[in-house]
Amino acid sequence: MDQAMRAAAKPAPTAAGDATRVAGEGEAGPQSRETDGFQLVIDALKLNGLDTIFGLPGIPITDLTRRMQANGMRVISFRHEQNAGYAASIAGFMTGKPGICLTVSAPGFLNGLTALAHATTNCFPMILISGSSEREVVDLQQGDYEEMDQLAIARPHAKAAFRVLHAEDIGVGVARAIRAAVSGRPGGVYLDLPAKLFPQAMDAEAGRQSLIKVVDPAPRQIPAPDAVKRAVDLLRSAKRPLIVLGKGAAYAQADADIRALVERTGIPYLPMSMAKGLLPDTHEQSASAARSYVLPEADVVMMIGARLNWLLSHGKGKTWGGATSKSWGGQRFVQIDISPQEADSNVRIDAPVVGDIGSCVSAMLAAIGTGFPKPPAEWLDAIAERRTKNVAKMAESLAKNPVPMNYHSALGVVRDIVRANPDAFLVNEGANALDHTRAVVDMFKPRKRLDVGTWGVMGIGMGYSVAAAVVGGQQVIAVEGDSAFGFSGMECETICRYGLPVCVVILNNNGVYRGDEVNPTGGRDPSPLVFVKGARYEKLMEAFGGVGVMAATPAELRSAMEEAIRSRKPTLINAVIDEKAGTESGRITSLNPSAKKKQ
Ligand code: ADP
Ligand code: TPW
Repeated sequence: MDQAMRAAAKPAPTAAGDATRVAGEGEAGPQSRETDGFQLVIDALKLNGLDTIFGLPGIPITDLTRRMQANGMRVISFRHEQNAGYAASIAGFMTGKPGICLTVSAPGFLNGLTALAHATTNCFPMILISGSSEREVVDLQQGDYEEMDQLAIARPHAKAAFRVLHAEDIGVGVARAIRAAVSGRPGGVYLDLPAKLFPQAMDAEAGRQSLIKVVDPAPRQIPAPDAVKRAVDLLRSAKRPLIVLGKGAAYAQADADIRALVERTGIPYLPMSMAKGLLPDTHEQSASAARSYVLPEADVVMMIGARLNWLLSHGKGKTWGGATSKSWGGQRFVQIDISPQEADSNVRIDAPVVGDIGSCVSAMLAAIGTGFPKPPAEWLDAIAERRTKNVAKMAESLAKNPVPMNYHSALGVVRDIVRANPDAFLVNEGANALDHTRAVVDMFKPRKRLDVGTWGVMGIGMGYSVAAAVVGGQQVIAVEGDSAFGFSGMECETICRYGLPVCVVILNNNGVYRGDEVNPTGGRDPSPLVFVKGARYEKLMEAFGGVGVMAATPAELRSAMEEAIRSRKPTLINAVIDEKAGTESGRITSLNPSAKKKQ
């Protein structure tokens, strides 16, 4: 930072009265010769196109939220910072720009931190901006209001963490946060803004000069030609090739080229959960309905923006045809990823292609030209046979109409509604509610399915729904387990306050996983896994002026969903399903420690 600019900054006023006088309640207007920290934060964000803030006000950022709104920014104020944080994280995934979450110090910061760690884990660009208390007091641990060494605490959970102490450094701080969040592998960034920073005054022109409009924040990373050739050669040699599309592929917004690569090679593909819809799930090359056949049988697998983590059984073991739970199944892997460190994290990657997915996929297309051999017919036929069989089995189970409803009879309705409204976002969390929805509900467009992600975390529901409605501007359908919904349910008020077109469908089976457990001692406390029976969740939306409906049959669910979409009113449908429906942990029962012991 240039010395003259530094000298232009005035020391922070100490008394509240001084702050009011210097910053004029934060109204350093366009004619004023002075600006202040509040205004510079706003100007720095706006200069970089960051005009939507998810947060919760309080000391020391109350005035910041007011002035942001006064300066034309959209400030979406939540009831709990964690939900604001999840909203910011998914806004980052949807747009490729960092989603911004704004919180108060210590407890507010910690509430937002879970979402920041979630963003980092999921490779979503996000910036958590938290106000903090006085450095001098914090560092001497003298017990300031909401005292906490936030920067140190954020660091292990973030891709990067910065603190700005001087008004003239705000431009640099915001620029660094943006670059760190979106370049390379995206992630969560923490930006610490101490209370003293906001009223700091400086010359308006020097302030303007200190701001940075970030040029090319996520530079393309072109893959090396020999890496591309190695990958294409390996694919050409395959007898049973498979492509796995992950949420990195969805994030990259290279939709047309990814589709061209899949279609030109004719290779069957498997979308990971949030990559569903990158190609329509009804595409003839989709191997989703034959997953348990293609993973062990494939000989060459090309991963595009997907990691070989627990969601893919670490690329080995019985899922992949290995003889034991840890052994290699014999597959050879191509991995397209922006992170040069991702390859070999779990199994050997024979052909890593390092670069951004857009550049890598277009380089692969160029290398393939028009002469790529179609995969052997035996492979494609074997997949088609399994798929046909499994699709028929699914149709049979969706057609049943049991009383009470089960997951399938309720989700058959959601499936039809999503097919009729392909632009709607589908937010999804729970255990069985997640697994069945992923399997039953086809997606038709990219980045429409938003779910629990890499951690399988509960609590994303209402935060994601708010962000999808605000940033995506489309109808949102949130399919929620009753337990999952409870983590963020109070945001129904937020949804009503902003009048968002969100239709929440709670698949209510009275508990975590299912609702029929009893206390084995016969004591008066209920089982830890069950909730109040017959809970009327729909009244929560009614309490804030939205629409609440209880649906006990598929027909009731269908008409309530159709009306919600027609009216675009905030709606909560309490879809009552059999409390015996559901298995422990859904599809991942085997990860429970007691199940592991039995293995
Ligand atoms: P999924 O859960 O869908 O399998 P993961 O979150 O495990 O997906 O993997 C996403 C991968 O995509 C990460 O390894 C990340 O580095 C990568 N990635 C994210 N964005 C890009 C991009 N623009 N170009 C290339 N790779 C990317
Ligand atoms: C932050 C553990 C995984 S799934 C789940 C919990 C509590 C709820 C399952 O019940 P639900 O769905 O939502 O009613 P269903 O259809 O199976 O009945 N805390 C956090 N994240 C996780 N993953 C958990 C706890 C969990």
